[in-house]
Amino acid sequence: MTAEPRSGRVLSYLHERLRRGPLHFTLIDPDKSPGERAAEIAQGAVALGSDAILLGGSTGISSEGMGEAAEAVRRVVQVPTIIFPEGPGSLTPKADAVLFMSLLNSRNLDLVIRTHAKAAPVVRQMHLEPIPLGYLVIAPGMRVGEVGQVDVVARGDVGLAQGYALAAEFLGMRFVYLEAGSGAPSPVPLEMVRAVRSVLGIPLVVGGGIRTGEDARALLEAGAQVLVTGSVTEEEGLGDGFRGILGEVRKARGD
Ligand code: 1GP
Repeated sequence: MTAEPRSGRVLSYLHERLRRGPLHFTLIDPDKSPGERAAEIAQGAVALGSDAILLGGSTGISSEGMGEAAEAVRRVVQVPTIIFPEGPGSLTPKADAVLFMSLLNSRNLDLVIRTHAKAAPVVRQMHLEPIPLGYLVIAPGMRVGEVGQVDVVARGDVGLAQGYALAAEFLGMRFVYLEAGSGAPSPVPLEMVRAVRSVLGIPLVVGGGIRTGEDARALLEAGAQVLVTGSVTEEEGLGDGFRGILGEVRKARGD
């Protein structure tokens, strides 16, 4: 293991771009879209204005599968390729960075901090840049709510969401991610996004159930600074839904 400090290149890139306005991350599941298919989605998404590619999102992605997708994606896009991890087993040195995320409202301490103690040396050894992030699952939570053994935050409990988000900031995390769950019937409530943004001093990421330009516009107006979408491209490719979402992000940053 080397003790060299991380360069922070991806974090600097994200902060730099956030100065211009909101961002969009495209989440690709290498299990559903392996290798070249992942690269094809990434290339199309970046051409439409997406700012980073997240790889992850289902259970049991191997380091090899992740590595193959990361390699293919990095061949065709310049934006960072970031692992959205499910555990140390899905890490690969072929990506640029990893969301080093604590699942704040899990009942399972492994997902809050214990797995991180095992993963951290691996992250260092792989020369992956860790992006410290507080991950908060809001109802309905979908699969991550179940697998993550989460006490989901009720959709009306904006005070609890504010408390968790502020705690993440005070603990030194660099982003807070409000997650309704992949494939959620509707995104995180606007009122909650507004309330969290009103108290938070670090960038607010919102994901889960974003399918249309209208969803995106409403969340951006409520204060979301990074939108994450996955299912819309897995299901419809780079169709109207995805184009509408990216159109709203570009409009909000004046592109
Ligand atoms: C899931 O927030 C992401 O972790 C994306 O959700 O698949 O619903 O876009 P969707």
